[in-house]
Amino acid sequence: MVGASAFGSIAEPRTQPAPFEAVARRKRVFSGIQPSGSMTIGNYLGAVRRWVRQQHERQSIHCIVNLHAMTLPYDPIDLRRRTLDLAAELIACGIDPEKAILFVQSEVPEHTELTWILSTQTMFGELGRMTQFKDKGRGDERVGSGLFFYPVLMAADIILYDTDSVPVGEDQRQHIELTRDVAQRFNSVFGETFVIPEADIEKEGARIMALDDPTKKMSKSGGPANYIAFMDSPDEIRRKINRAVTDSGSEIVARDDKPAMKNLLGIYSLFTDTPISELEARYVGVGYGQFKRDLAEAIIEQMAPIQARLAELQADPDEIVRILNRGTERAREIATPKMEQVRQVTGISLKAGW
Ligand code: AQP
Repeated sequence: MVGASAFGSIAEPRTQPAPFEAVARRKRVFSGIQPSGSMTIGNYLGAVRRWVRQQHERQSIHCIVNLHAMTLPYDPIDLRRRTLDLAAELIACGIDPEKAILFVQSEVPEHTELTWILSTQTMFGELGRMTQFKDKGRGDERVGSGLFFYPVLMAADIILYDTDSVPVGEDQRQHIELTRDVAQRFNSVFGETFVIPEADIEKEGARIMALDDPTKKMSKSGGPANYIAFMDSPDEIRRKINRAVTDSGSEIVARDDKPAMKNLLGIYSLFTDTPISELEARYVGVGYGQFKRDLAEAIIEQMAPIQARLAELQADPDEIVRILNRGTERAREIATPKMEQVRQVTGISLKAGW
């Protein structure tokens, strides 16, 4: 264990139960989303709609990760506005702040404190292998080191809450694996402290691809032709679907050699809860134009009630701030004692009694 040798002088890992929070609890789910743009249907189909379903049976914690959104160039005024907009979007999609804890990452300083501590247990080489860093940094040496550290902050977000399961899209699998490795390493060096989380990745919706390039994933920051966002009007949705790239030929089938149609059929299937095979059968001999018109109307219809609720919520930003402040208090009820436990086991707390 690399971490263990680096800390060879500390006592053997302790096995006694942690003095904090030993009570039985429901399975806990943690998820984060960056306020790096308006929520896309990729975020929704890959993650958010599952968060809405799971909040009824699991203890759910949802975090708007604004510190992660600082890892690429951004405008401070936009960041604050996007943070509040994203909270409204999540609530409009069905996150119930009475059931789930909804809060903003920067309001709970334990996240950054734990990040530093975990960085001492995370290897440089591990971070260098993260594909998201390679994609977003594109090998540019002038890229901020926060982008390199992104997965450590994400690991801190997750394990600070003794999370059992992290519902994410496929793009986050590698980061969750790193989180598990770091948490296991920490536990083996300092004694059982963190729950080791599982990635919860559904087969359907795990990777919604960009409308303008079906070989890339749909992303908030990918440019407007790349995505459909919850802030898009019905006319924008029609225009974007109409302009979405298609494959050569005219068949409407979800085959690997038809990546564009496979993606559009997947979106159609998820929004209308219709099996892909049924859609393929319905569109035999029908042209791309008609298919796209139907798809756009299906998306508009499903998004309409969410967008109506979103407009109401956005009319009262003070209420959104109140909801988030309440979420911060509830998050800190878990994060503060957990962080004190970490401070004690790592020897940086001056409190007696450990
Ligand atoms: N295209 C996607 N298909 C399926 N799931 C997706 N997710 C994101 N894009 C897709 C899932 O949405 C959740 C929140 O993502 P995030 O905001 O934390 O970061 P991200 O994965 O980097 O999302 P974006 O939209 O691509 O943001 P930018 O452009 O800022 O990088 C995660 O669970 C993610 O898996």
